[in-house]
Amino acid sequence: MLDIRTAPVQPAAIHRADYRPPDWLVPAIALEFDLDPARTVVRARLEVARNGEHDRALRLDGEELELLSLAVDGQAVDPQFEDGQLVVPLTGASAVVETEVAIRPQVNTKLMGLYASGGLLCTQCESQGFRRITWFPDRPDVLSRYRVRMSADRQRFPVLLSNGNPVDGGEGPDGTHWAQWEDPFPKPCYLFALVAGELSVNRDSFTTASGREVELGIWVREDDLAKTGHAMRALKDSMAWDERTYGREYDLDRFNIVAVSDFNFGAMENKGLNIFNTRYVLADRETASDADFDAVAAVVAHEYFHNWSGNRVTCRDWFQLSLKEGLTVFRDQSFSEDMGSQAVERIDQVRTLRAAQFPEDAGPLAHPIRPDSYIEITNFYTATVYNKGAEVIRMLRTILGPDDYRRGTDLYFERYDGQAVTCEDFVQALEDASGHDLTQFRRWYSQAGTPTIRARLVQEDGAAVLHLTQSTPPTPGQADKLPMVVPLRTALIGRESGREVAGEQVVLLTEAEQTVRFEGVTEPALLSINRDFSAPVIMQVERAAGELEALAISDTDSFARYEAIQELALRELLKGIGGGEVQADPVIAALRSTLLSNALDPAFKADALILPSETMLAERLDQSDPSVVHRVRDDLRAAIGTALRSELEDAYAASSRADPESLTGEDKGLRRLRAATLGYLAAADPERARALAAAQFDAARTMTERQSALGMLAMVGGSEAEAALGAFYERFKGDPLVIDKWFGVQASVAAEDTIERVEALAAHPDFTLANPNRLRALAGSFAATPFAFHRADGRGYEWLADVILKADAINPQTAARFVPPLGRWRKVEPGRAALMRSALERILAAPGLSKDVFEQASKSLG
Ligand code: 0A1
Ligand code: ZN
Repeated sequence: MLDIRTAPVQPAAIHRADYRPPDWLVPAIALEFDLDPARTVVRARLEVARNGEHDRALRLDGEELELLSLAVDGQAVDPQFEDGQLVVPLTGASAVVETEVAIRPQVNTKLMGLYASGGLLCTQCESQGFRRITWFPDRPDVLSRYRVRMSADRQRFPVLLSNGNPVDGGEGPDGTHWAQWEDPFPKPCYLFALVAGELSVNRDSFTTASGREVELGIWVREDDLAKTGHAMRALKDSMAWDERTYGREYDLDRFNIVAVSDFNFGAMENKGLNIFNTRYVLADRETASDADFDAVAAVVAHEYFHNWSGNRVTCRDWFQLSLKEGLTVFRDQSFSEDMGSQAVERIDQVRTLRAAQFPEDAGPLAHPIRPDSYIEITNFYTATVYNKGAEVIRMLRTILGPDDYRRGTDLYFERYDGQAVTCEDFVQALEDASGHDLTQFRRWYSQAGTPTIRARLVQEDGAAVLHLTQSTPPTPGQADKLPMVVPLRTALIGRESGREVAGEQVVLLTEAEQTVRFEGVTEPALLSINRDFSAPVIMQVERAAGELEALAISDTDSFARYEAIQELALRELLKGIGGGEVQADPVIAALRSTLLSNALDPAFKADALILPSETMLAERLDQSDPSVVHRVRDDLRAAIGTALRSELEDAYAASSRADPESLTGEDKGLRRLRAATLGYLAAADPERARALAAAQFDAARTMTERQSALGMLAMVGGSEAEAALGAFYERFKGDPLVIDKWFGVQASVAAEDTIERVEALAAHPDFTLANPNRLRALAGSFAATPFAFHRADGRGYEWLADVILKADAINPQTAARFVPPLGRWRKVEPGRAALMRSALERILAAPGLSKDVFEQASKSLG
C-alpha cells in the first residue's frame, strides 16, 4: 500500500475559465537588494490597494524564500501561510506591506529568480520567477511602478543595472557601492530584472522619430566585446523598423542588453534591460555561422519589439501568452523578411513550423494557441504558441489587408496601452478598426490541430472551378472540430504560356466544402495554391500528371515553386516508404533546372535542394519505421547526387566565390548552396565528399564553411573526421558557444552508432547538465536526429530518459523540454513505440519528479 505521506501528489491543473481579477493591486514597489551570491537579502515595500468590494486577505506568492520579517503599515506582524502563500489580512482600502527575505543565488540551479552565471548575478522572472525573489502577487495583471536599490561589493560587482533609468548611486560601507534605478512605466513583475557583475559595454545611441535620444548599451564579458557589433546594428535596425512599420517608438532614455551564459531560453524582454543567452548576442566571423548571425538579429529584434507587444500592452494571464508571443514572432519575421530575402525567409519559417509545430499539433501535447489549462506554464512556451501564433497574426493581416491591419494594431496599442489584456481584446481591436467580422476566425485561438485542405481544379466551359474541403483532426480534449477560416492565396498559371491566367487572389475558405469559380480561363491551367504559405495547413491537391513538374519550374510565386519541388519529392518518398518504387527522374529534372537557372538566387537553390525532412515524412504517415524513412530518403539523395554530379560539382565550385567578409543575401546564399551541394556529393560518393570536405575544412574562412565541412566529415567518418574534430576542439576550446557546436555536430550524425558517441560525450569533462546550452547541444541535437535517436534497441530512448531524470533534479524547466521527442511514439512502428512508452513510464515512476516533467511525461503517455 502506498504510504500517504510519500504518495506522489498529482500536481493540479489551472484553468483559463477560472480567471478572476486580482483582489489586491500593487501600484508601487520599492526593492532593496544586498547582493551576495551566497546569501542576498531582499527588502520589499509594497503599496497595496484593495481592488473592488471584498473582504479577502492579501495573498502573496513565494518560493524558496527565507522570511526574515513582515510588517504592515510599519507594525511587525506574525506571518500566516496557506498553500504556500503568505496571507496578510488587511482592513483598509490600502496599506504598506514590508517584507525582508534571504535568498541563495549561488545554489539556484533552476535559473529562475535571482541566480549566478559566470560570476554575474542576474534574474529571470517570466513566468513565475519573481516569487523566488520576494513575496508578491506573481501574476501579469498586477502592474507596479518599480524603484530598485542594489548594493554589492564594488570589486566583484562594479556594474549594477536594473529596469528604467539610473537615478542615484554612491559608496557604501566595507567596500560596497550602490545604485538606484527607477522605471516610470508600470509593469508586471515578470518584466523585472537586475544584473550585477563585471561587464564591459558597447555603447551607441539612437534618435527616435520624435527626437528622443536613447543611450544603447550591450553588456558582455570584456573578452566578448568585439563580438557585439552585429547585435548593435540589429538593435538600431529594429528600432527604426518598428517606427516605420508599426509607428512604435522607444520610450525610455536607456536600452540595455546583457549577455549571460546560463539561460533557460533564448532571451528575455525585461523592460529597458533585456537579458540574453550569449548565443543570441555574440557573433563574429571566426566563431559564428551565417545562421548564428541571422538568429542574433532575429532575437534582438524580437526582444526589442516586445517593448510594445508585451510590455506596454501585456497579458492578463498566462493563457494569453500568444497575445504577446505570436504577435512578436510575426513582427520579428516581418523584420527579417524586410531586411533579407522575403522568399528565403518564408521558406525557413515554414520549415521551422513543419519541423517543430506540426508534430506538436499532431501529438499528445497538442494545444490551441490559447491553451485552456496547464499544470506548469513554462511547458507552454511552445512552437504552437509562438510560431503557429505568428501564422495566425499573418492570416489576419492577409484577410484585412496591410492598411486595415495597421489601423487595427494602432487601435490595439492605443486602446490598451498600460494594460494587461487578452487575445480577444486584440481581435476585437482589429475588428473595430477594420469593420471585418472575425467571429469565425476566432476558432484559430480555440481549436488545436493542423487543418488538412483538399483541393481539386476542374476546367469546363471557359471557367476553372476549384473544389475545396477542409477538416481538422481530433486532438486531446477536442474530439470534434468546426470549419476554420483559411485564407488561401491562389493563382492559375497557364500550362503552355507559363503566365498567370487568373492573377493571385485570396480565396477565403470558411465552409467544410466550398467551390470557387474562375471565369474566362480557357487555357489548361496549373493550380498554384497556398502561395507564400498563406495558411498553416496541410494541402493535399489532386494533381494532373505532370502538373507538379511544371509548377516546379514555372510557378510565379517563389514559395509555391519551392513547395512544388517539395511535393514532388514527398510524393516519391512516401511511395518508397510504403514499399513502392521511387521515380527519381521527375525530382532530378526539377532540381536540375533549379540548379541551372540564371534567374534564381543561390539561397533559393539551396533551399530547393533540401528534401522533406525525415520528421516531416514521418508526420505524413500514421506509423513508420524510422530506419526505412531514413533509407528511402538517403537512396533518393544518392540518386540525385549521382545523376546531377556535374551540375552539383559546378555549383559547389562556383559557390567558393562567396565573400567571407560579407553577410549579404547573395554571399550567405552561396555558402548555403555550398553546404547543400556538398551534402549531395557525399550521398553519391562518400570518398569524393570526404576529400572535398577535408579541403573545405582546412581552407575555411568562415564558421559557416568550417561547421558544414565538419558536419559532413563527421557524417562520413574516418580518420579525417577524427582529425578535424580534434583540430576544431583545440582551436575553440575556450569558447563555450563554439564547443556547443562541437557537441552538436557529433550528436547530429544520422548513424546507428551515434548513441555510443553521445554516451561518451556525456562523460567528456566539458559536458555539464547545469548549462542549458550545453545540454541542448548534446541531448537536443541527438533527439532531433531521428535515425540515430530511434535505434531499434531503444538505447537512445533510455539515454534520453536518464538525462531527463538527472537534469530534472537541477533544472526542471529545461529537463521538461526533452520529453516531447519520446511522446511521438504513436507515429512509430510498434516495437520502438513500446520502448518509447517504457522510457516514459520509467520517468513517471521516478520519485520527486518536478511538475514540469510530470506534465509532459504523463500527457505524452496519453
Ligand atoms: N519571453 C521570452 C521567452 C522566455 C520565456 C521564459 C524564460 O525563462 C524561463 C525566458 C525567456 C521571449 O519570448 O523571448
Ligand atoms: Zn517573445
